[in-house]
Formats: sequence, C-alpha cells, structure tokens
Amino acid sequence: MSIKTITITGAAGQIGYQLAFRIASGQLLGQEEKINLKLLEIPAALDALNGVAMELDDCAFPCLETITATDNASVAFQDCDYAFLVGAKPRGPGMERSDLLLGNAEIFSAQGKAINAYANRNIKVLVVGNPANTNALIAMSNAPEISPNSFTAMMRLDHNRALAQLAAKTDAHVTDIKKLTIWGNHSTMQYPDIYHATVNDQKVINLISLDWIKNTFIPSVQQRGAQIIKLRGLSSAASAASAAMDHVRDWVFGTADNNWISMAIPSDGSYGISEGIIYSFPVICTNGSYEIVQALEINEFSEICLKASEAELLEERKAIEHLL
Ligand code: NAX
Repeated sequence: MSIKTITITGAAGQIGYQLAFRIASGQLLGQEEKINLKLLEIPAALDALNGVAMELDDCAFPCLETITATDNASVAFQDCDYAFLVGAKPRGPGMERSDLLLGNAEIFSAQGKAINAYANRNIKVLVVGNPANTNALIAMSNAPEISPNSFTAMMRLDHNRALAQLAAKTDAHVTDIKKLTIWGNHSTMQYPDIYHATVNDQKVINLISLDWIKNTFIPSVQQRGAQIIKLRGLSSAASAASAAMDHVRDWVFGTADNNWISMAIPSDGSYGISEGIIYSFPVICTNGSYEIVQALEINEFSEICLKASEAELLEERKAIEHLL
C-alpha cells in the first residue's frame, strides 16, 4: 500500500467542497490507496478552509492519512502526485475578459512555479478554474522541469453533459453512447461533435436529424452552464466535481475499451491545431498516459468549429503571452 499526495486549490469553494470529500473517501484511487490531502486557499478563506478540514476529520475516512490546510503554495504542492487546480478569480461586475485572463494568469503562474519547485516529477495536473485551458497553459509554461503532458484542463463536464443530452434524445442510457468528442476550448466556442458517436453501436447521425444536432444539441451543451446558473443562482458544482473525478480516474486507470473521452491537453499539431495551446481532443488513456485518437474524418462543418475554438484560444494566449 502506498500513499499519494493530492492537492486541491480553492478547497473552501463550491467545487472544492464537493471534491475534497469524494477524494478523501477513496472514490478517486480506491480504498487501498492512502491519501495525504493538501488544501490550498487564499488567506481570507482560511477559516472556512479549516472548517472543511474539521469536517473531513469528522468523516473518519479509512484511507485519509493527513490533511493540510494552508495558504502557502509551497506547502500545498510539496510531493504532490495529483493536483486539482480549482481556485480561480471569478469574473466581477464590469470586468473585461482580458482582466479575467490576467488576474488568473498571476494565480496560475505562481502555482506552476510552486509545482515546478515542490511537486512529484510525475505529477498529474487538472485545471478546473476558468479560463481553464489558458490557465493550464500558464501553469505548464511556468513548470519547465515537469513534462508538459502532466498539464490538462477539464472538458469532462461538457462531455458528460453531451452524453446526458444524447441519451435523453435517443432513449438510451449514457453508457450506451460512445465516441463523442468535445473539441477546443471550455467556453461557448467548444464544439460537441457527434459525427463519430454511436448509440448501442449505431451511428448517432443515422438516428437523429442534423437540424436537432446543430440547432438544439450543440447550443444546449454550450449553454448548459449558464442555464444552471439561471436556475440555481450558483454555477455547477457537484457535477463539476464529479467530472473532475472522472477525468483524473480515467487518466490514471485508463479509458473503457472501444471508447474515448475529451481532455484539454497541450496540442501536438494533430488535426491541424496549432501547438502552444491547451486544446480538447478525443483521447484514449492507458497506463497513466493519454494519446490523441488519430485519423478521424473531419467534415467541413466540424473543421469550421474546430478552427473557431482554436482561434479563441490563440486570442486568449495573446492576452497573457508575456507570462509564458
Ligand atoms: P468558488 O468561488 O465557490 O470557489 C473558488 C475558491 O477558490 C474560493 O474559495 C476562493 O477563495 C479560491 N481561490 C481564489 N484564488 C485562489 C488562489 N490563488 N489560491 C487558492 N484558492 C483560491 O468557485 P467554484 O464554483 O468552486 O468554481 C471554481 C472554478 O471552476 C471557477 O473558476 C469556475 O469558473 C470553474 N469551473 C470550471 C468548469 C470546467 O468545466 N472547467 C465547470 C465548473 C466551474 O464553473
């Protein structure tokens, strides 16, 4: 039995509060793995964070060895094996997108440096805090001694949302749907692509009209987050934590046979997407690493959508280039 160190940033926030208990209960790595849990927050949230740590104690989780609640990144990332970078600056009233990018760039460059200095060399990093893809790029660029392949951003919530929509439309179960992809940026420019997807081994495009896909399905996946904010008054939290668990679990233990998932990863130029951005591709995970699914046919409609998301990420990159 080994011990793994798992770090959650923004651990007193909505998503962090969900994530900490799921991880500490063994739902990520299984009951056989002991966990040192490190929780990072800003100084103003330390009281709340200590309250979370007390509740974690009160769960008496068998696989939880130690809990560290801190506002010091060097402490939080010491020996870290898995990092969930959730804490981020929210978009305030009147704030421009460029202000949001810059505010978060400072956070993620500091955390990238701390990972570089203190974390396990084989760390796996999932960035959840928005703008997630570009935040992951900044963290990666500030950690030159860690493999770029260690840095990913979360598209799994979008992927799971798309599965749920398709399952409802086809009267199937989410597990009957395979080979769906969310390409690009975690933003409304993401592209939910069903051209290779199957439901019970039948091609989705043979079952559902293109009109529904283009005019209902794609916008509803892209806008799902906003819809939830409208109804709940708060952004998605439990579903986001669940998706974060799915992302890292599949990365560590492998994806299911005959299927793939969507992960935002450093582009290697596949499908003509520029290198130097963190872009979501269809990936298969085995033995703790991921590989982009190659040679999928991309039709004209898909190509336009892939390029539009790439253009947005290149634009985001431009705004924070001096921090790379
Ligand atoms: P909350 O505002 O509830 O929590 C964020 C927490 O991060 C706060 O407790 C804050 O004190 C902390 N924090 C801020 N700066 C920090 C820093 N430098 N170091 C450590 N902690 C810091 O937000 P929550 O609802 O938990 O969402 C967290 C992030 O996830 C947001 O950026 C949100 O936009 C993003 N999301 C990303 C999703 C994705 O699919 N990639 C989906 C869900 C979510 O919207």
